[in-house]
Amino acid sequence: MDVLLLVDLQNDFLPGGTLPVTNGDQVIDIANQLQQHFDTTLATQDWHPPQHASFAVNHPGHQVGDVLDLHGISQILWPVHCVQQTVGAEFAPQLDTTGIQHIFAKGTDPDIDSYSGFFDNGGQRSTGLEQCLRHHGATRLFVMGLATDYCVQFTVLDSLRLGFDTILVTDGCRGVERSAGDCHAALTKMQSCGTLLMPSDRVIQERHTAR
Ligand code: VGL
Ligand code: ZN
Repeated sequence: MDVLLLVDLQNDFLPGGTLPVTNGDQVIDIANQLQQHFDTTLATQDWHPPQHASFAVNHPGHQVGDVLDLHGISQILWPVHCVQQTVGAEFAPQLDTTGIQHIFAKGTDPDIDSYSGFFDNGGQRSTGLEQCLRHHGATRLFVMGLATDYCVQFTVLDSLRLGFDTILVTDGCRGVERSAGDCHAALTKMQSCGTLLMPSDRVIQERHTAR
């Protein structure tokens, strides 16, 4: 059984947001199209309290881009983004959300970040996404969204570890690219761990043969 997962298609990750991903807006149409071809679409939503430990402003003397050790976990400091109940945390207005069956909030614990849609960065607290996929009898997870080198990558790697056949929709992702080559490295890593890389037009063909 196939499930489509939309990762963090939120205003703050789009051009004009506080943590903009270059051309992030270009994937919204792809998300809208793909949903038409899936019976089950799920989404993740970065959903931070204002005092979140990943925000540079919450660490006086530090700046965006600094890397800290937070309780033994390496943490990049980000601009304030996706604060709960703010416009920046809302899904892109152009995104068709009518078909999204469940939304999994992540990064809600002020003390730890959560790039993966499944677990926090310590691998401890679950968002409920795994349980939902098991409940739906999911075997293949198709993943797209923002950002390739952070939340998409961590979500895909956890999905593989949990035993789901995992397909990355290549044209449905864009990355932060803090350093040149980060997105390419993320794609290579995901592929070497067993992810199938597939453009959206092939995903649609695949869904027609699967049905
Ligand atoms: C993300 C950095 C911080 C993402 C979320 O969605 O990729 N990146 N929070
Ligand atoms: Zn975040």
